[in-house]
Amino acid sequence: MATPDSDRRLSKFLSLVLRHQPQLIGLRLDDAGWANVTELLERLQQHGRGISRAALEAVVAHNDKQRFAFSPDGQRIRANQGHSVSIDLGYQPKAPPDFLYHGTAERNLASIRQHGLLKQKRHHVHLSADVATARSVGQRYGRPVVLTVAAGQMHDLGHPFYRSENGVWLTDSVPPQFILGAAAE
Ligand code: HQG
Repeated sequence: MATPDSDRRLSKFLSLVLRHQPQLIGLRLDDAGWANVTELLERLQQHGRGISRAALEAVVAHNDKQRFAFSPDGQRIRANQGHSVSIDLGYQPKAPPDFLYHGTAERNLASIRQHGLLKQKRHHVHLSADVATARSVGQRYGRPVVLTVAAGQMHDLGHPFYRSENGVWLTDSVPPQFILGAAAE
């Protein structure tokens, strides 16, 4: 039976194969990051992680951050964002609100002040529309600090922004001059 723990483990494993290492279970992603659902279920089965289609649907529907999505016909599945494999999610540029927020660990501050926000292993820098979400993102790495980003100003100056299906704002990088306050928590 599905438990919060088993759902979390499945969600983590799906993130791993749909964002980072599909080859781990011999899965293929197309150029837009989609995997065939039947193939995914078969590969999971072959690798000792067999689950029913209903269990997969439940994890996609209840995932705390809506990390995954089915195609409209239900035949394909992909991660909404966060990939390190090279794929094109087909995001359309979108004007951001004036301010967005980035949560990070205190120890990263000096480097961020110097170099700005860099995308590291991901395809984009991830920004949140609200402080609380940014704080919980920053908490993953240590004592959190929330930085305010002058997104509207960046956009006016030609930096493209995108919004993933699950509401995360994405941009290529944030140069230091657009990083405003840092509020230590
Ligand atoms: C930091 C989760 C030093 C950056 C969350 C972050 C998010 C720098 C880390 C999503 C830096 C990268 C993304 C610089 C950036 N010097 N450190 N110049 N520039 N950093 O995990 O934004 O659970 O790749 O502050 O909810 O923390 O995966 O990015 O601490 O939406 O669905 O480098 O991951 O979603 O870490 O998190 P990450 P992130 P999921």
